[in-house]
Amino acid sequence: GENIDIVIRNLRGEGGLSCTYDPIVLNVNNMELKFPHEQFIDGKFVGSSDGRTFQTINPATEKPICSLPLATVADVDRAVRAAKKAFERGEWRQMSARERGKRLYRLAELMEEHKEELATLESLDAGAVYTLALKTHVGMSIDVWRYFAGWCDKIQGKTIPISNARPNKNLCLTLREPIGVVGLITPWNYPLMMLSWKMAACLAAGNTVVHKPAQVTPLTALKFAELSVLAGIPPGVINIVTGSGSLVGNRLTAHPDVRKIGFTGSTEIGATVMESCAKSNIKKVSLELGGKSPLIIFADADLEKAVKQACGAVFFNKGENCIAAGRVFIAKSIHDDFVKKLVEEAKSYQIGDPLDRSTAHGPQNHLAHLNKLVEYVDNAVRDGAKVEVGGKRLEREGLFFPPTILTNIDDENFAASEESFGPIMCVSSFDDDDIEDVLRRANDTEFGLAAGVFTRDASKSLRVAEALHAGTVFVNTYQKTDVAAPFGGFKQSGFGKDMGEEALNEYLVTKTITIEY
Ligand code: TAP
Repeated sequence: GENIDIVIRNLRGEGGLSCTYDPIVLNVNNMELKFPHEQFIDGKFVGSSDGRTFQTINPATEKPICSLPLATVADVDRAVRAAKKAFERGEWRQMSARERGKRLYRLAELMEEHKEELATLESLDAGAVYTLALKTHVGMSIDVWRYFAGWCDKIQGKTIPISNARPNKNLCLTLREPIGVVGLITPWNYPLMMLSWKMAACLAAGNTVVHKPAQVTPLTALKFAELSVLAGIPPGVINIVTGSGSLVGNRLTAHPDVRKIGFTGSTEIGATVMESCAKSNIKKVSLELGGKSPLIIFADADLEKAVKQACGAVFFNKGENCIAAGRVFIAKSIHDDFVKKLVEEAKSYQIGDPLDRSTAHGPQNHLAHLNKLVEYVDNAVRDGAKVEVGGKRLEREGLFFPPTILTNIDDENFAASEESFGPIMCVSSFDDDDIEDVLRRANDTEFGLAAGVFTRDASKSLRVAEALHAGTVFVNTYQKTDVAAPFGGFKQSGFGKDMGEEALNEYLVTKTITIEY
């Protein structure tokens, strides 16, 4: 592109650490943005084994940002060898847990120092609204690295009173050990945050990693790799391969030297990942998959707040949000009035350039996804839905699809069970007096990622929260996740938690040692 000029530079970190690569330099968002555009293997930025490349596209303009190596099976194998060497013989395993924590903390600090660049990249590559990217995509990523940095020297086993082999005595203790080489595969909706949720816990536990970001959004992972060098994370501990899921992702799940896969993505691909993990070498696996999360609004709710939060629950990050409220159930007695307010609120979202500070709603992530949203609305309408607002691609440059509200979604409608993963609110009504029935309908889904309820009645809210089959339930709020709280689904939304202390379990094995004396 005309404003891309490529130069070789040394970017200096603290303590004399430096990272050399061939950067893309852009003048954008009032800054000079420098970032790597090669994959990261064994501490170096490198091309693919066969020299092939692909382009990543800016969804706000549909123009290419830069080209990147299209990773091959040989590249994955090389990355796994580097991770295995780093795990078995590298400095990483010899260093104390406290030192490991210090380096991860330093990495979080560097991410903080470079947060404007990271957020700008997320905006260019994923269409994330810049102000949101600063706070959420990047802000929560920094938080999760800090949080897990603190766990490194607090991972402890137990001493256990077992029966003695009399006349001798026995001492039994457990060690919590890292698993080895871990493969991480993540989607495109929150590229850096999905990387961070998994990789921070994975590295805090002492593993080494090969990560495959989504092919449509690889850039923040590579900028992150640069920062990891400056933070003193040794070569081979973090490797990032840029390529397709069907080739690179599949090789990772099938690789005999990878011992664990952490996957976030669709339920369909999650099932093939699990199968491949089982068939290759019984890899441990955790899966964060799709969702169709119900949100129930009772007539006694704080309605002003409920309108704002219901829109946020669906339209946050242009609906590209795994816990997006996929179905909104509104009590019949308030339905029509509430829908009117929802429509007003949806229309108030400022749509535009994601780098513009006043924009609230940016472009969808990539073209195939946008096309699916158009088709989704058509299918819902075919099944009887009414479009209250939105529903069509906007006629302007970029991949824009407005906040959309569909009403009249009965239980047989396609939109009652299918995830859209976009800014499409699917509204159904329920009988004010029949809580059992709305709970049955809310739970009548194969997903179980999240759910929400709005009511002023405390005991009703607790009874409903208890009855909803979902890994996270929000009461009188939505979207409020935290790095210290475990997050993950039930049923076909997968298993294995991200975040919170529980996430460490996904990346540790327990060894029992029994001593006789
Ligand atoms: P997927 O198509 O499942 O892709 C996810 C990742 O898997 C991508 O990196 C993809 O690579 C890779 N992949 C594709 N085929 C593979 C294979 N055969 N073996 C190994 N890896 C493979 O999902 P998506 O469309 O990117 O993301 C949307 C889905 O993710 C939604 O269902 C959403 O709900 C879910 N999601 C869930 C959560 C949580 S926390 N539960 C969070 C975010 C998103 P390429 O696409 O690069 O080829």
